[in-house]
Amino acid sequence: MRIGITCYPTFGGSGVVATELGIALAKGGDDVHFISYALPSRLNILHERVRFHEVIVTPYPLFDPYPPYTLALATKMAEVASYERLDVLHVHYAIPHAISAHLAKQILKSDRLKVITTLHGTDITLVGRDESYLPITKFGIEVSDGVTAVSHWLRDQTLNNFSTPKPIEVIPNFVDPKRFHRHESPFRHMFGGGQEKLITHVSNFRPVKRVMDVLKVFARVAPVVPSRLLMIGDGPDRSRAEAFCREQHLVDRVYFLGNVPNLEELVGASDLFLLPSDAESFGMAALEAMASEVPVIGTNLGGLPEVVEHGETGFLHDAGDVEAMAAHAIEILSDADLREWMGKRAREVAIERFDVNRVVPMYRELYERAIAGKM
Ligand code: GMT
Repeated sequence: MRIGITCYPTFGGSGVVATELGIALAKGGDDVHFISYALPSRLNILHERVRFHEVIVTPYPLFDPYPPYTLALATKMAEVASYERLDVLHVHYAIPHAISAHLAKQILKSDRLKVITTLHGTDITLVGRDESYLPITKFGIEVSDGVTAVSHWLRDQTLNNFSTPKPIEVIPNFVDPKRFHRHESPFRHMFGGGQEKLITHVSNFRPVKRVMDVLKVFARVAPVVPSRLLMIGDGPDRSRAEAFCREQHLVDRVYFLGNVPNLEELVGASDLFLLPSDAESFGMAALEAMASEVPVIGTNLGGLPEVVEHGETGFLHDAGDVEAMAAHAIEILSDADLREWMGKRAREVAIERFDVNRVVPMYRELYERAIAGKM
């Protein structure tokens, strides 16, 4: 098949999933064309079946301060779809990608190109619910040939919030267990000399991630279990988090690493992963930790309970319940057998339910149905 993929290229779950999907499809023999305003951050391989097409928004004084990216994207999608004879345009994150894809179809005046939209989370729960975007998000969903959500929870949220009759299929996120696994990484010795426990958090530091709760949990754990905290990623709440560490004299134990290229080595060298978010629609970072044999402590909200099994692959608590999270963190870190058992179970679940080789064929099957007009 010839597949176009559009996503936000920066660090963020939807871009990660879109990129990993494109790479897996290309390795399986499909031609994949990424269409976005910049090279997706995880697109770090050269593959004969992968191409990148940059969307350039031509500046014009009248466009200031709002250059029309949606239109430039639609134009580029139509152009690539036409000369590369795309069968499917798969867009990740509804706004504005589903609208641009719909426009591209209109420009081509053809029903041959099928549009699949994958809903990832805040496109539905935050942005899509905002009154200024709700009607256009609903429209984008309804004009797509196929729509998927990354968890049952997100599908139900979409159906409730948008009152749409559109069928929404659940295709979960996935992980490559060959890439994410336990690492006896040299990095472990950089943080605490290899003697202390390593706790990790990965996110885009947006308010929904509750990074202050990560620090509050760590502030309770560190005096009991000698440990270090790796804060990986970047975003709006990073400054506040760093200031908190300075005030609480945690700077020699908490490392703000920003976005890192070798994520799997750091996650795979960790003993525990923290993801105390408000309503994570799936929790891709938690899944990557699980595949790396790292138990997860998170919240019992959103789609996270569909990924993390409470008491088996980690522990889930109410948002903000840092006391309970810290108590379970101390329990896991103080009991090597429990940590190892949970870690092994986490990897088993990640492979049984979310292996890339199990999930990517679900997308291919969906594309085939869309192309055959059997949606
Ligand atoms: O909202 C974000 O944090 C980023 C967002 C995205 O679209 O980049 O992440 C969402 O999509 C990921 C991939 O499907 C999911 O694993 C995350 O749970 C989801 N984030 C939220 O729902 C907050």
